[in-house]
Amino acid sequence: MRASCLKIPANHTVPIAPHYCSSAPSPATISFNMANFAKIFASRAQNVLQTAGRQPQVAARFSRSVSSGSNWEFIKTDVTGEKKNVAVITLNRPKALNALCNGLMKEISTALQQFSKDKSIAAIVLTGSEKAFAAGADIKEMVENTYSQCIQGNFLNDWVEVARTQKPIIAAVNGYALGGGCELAMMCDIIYAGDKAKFGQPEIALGTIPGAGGTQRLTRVVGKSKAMEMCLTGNMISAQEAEKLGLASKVVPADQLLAEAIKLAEKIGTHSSLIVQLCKESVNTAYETTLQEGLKFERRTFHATFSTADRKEGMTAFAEKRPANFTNE
Ligand code: CO8
Repeated sequence: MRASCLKIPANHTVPIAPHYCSSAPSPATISFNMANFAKIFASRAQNVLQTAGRQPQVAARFSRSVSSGSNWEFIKTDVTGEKKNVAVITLNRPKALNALCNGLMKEISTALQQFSKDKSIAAIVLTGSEKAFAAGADIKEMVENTYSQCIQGNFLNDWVEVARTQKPIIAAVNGYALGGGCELAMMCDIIYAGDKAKFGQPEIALGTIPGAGGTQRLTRVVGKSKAMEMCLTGNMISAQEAEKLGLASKVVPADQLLAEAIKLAEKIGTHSSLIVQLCKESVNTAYETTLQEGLKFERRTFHATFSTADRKEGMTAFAEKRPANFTNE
């Protein structure tokens, strides 16, 4: 992989705020008190409000640089939807079944950072080919890795961006979503599956274990018994089973998958981006905290919506029987 294949705009900055939604709960998280809660809440609310307030010129600049799509080696990017407010990132290593090499993950991470800054983008769709969403981390690239290289090279670091992204990400999964591919889909917020999709964590057959959430996110979603079965056997499950287990929220014919995912992103895009962001953080908090702490977080976030123009507009529009005109303020 050539590092030079990554063409990051000269004016690119990455003000990604600290986020608390992508890691498993530590004992410290579980026992956090009201003071910690207030700190986390204040920090999250500030992130949301800062993002919402960014300069439109910056957004326009990034929109152009990303939507050109010509700079990528391993992905394609596009901006679509009736209002041109849906970003689509397509994994594009067809010969390797979209195996997730380091360069591909770097490009996904960069594209997500750019779309996050682009105020015109309401939601992001991440997809692959009809044969493979992604057949896992690139085994050939990993084969000679050593333990010390993994530690010193911070192996997997480029993967965290997906779960840290503040805008909603929909994984549109056709074909294989295996190993890191299944983990990548689970880092997204919603999974739509084509009817021939297959999900699995086959790392055990390679003499390793899932390393990007397969033993953690999968267990939270499908429960211990099924996650254990999948991780210990490497067996795949069908799209239909994934939907039954709550891993995928919808199964559609493979050739309609992308259109359905874009339609979903557009529906999300009819709401206030600011409030969507708060709502996403609140749902994610359910995975990070106890019920009581999560309920407190939700309540305070709900209260916080009363400081926004969009909450006032949404309720006023309802009372006046007209569509809301959200300004993301
Ligand atoms: N890595 C590298 N190359 C791959 C991968 C992969 N994960 N999967 C497929 N390929 C390549 C094949 O080597 C082959 O290349 P070539 O044509 O040069 O021989 C090409 O893609 C097509 O593959 P197949 O010929 O095997 O296609 P089939 O249709 O016969 O089979 C399968 C499709 C079943 C998906 C099969 O390719 C397969 O089993 N792939 C491996 C699946 C797997 O084990 N995934 C887990 C990888 S480990 C992992 O993800 C750990 C995650 C840890 C966190 C992230 C760390 C970065």
